[in-house]
Amino acid sequence: SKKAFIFDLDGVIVDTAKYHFMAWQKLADSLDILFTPEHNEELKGVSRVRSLEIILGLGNVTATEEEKQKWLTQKNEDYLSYIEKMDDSEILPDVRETLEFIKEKGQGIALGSASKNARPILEKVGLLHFFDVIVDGNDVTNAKPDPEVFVRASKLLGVSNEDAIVFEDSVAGIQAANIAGMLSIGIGEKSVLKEAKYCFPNFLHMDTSFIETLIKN
Ligand code: B16
Ligand code: MG
Repeated sequence: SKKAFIFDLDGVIVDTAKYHFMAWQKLADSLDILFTPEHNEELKGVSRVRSLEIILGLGNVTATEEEKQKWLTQKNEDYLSYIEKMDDSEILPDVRETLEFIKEKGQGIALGSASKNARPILEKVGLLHFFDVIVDGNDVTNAKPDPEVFVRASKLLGVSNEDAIVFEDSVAGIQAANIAGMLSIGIGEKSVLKEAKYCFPNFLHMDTSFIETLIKN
């Protein structure tokens, strides 16, 4: 039967984490909060609102709802100005080739991302046309490790959870896939993504024969 291949965005398709970092650091600086690349690691796969809460927590800063809204808007405006110049050179190694292979095999392709900016990013890097379904931060209420984003994606593709395969770089995302009963494939370090069923440093290390066995099984 047809499979659903669900891709996370940041850390799997493109490295937008560096732009998130620049934008969050600018905000943190203005609030006199020390925010390092190590801190940024903890924001991967985390929603925008939750990210702000974590950063404010680092500086023991309390704020009103109004202030938080203002900062979230500011951060996103800065982020949008950074991603403005993105093009296909920012696609991570072998991602396009992997999407092409899955497409040729007639399988379902979905995006399952926490980002509210997923569509414009896919469009900028020229990958939007590969996706049959896009589920992102605009569509879901529960953040990963809640499986809502992936469950919605497989449902829209008309594929059962058991026939869904998730590519994820975050621990929470791997947990979400596992909770949904989907096959979790970590993209990144095995020592971090311990709970993933399979793990690859990137798509260059994943043979097409591996994808073929996923389709057959
Ligand atoms: P936005 P993913 C996530 O993308 C990022 O990893 C995370 O750092 C970010 O806060 C989140 O999207 C929300 O992004 O501010 O653009 O709505 O890994 O789920 O594709
Ligand atoms: Mg990610």
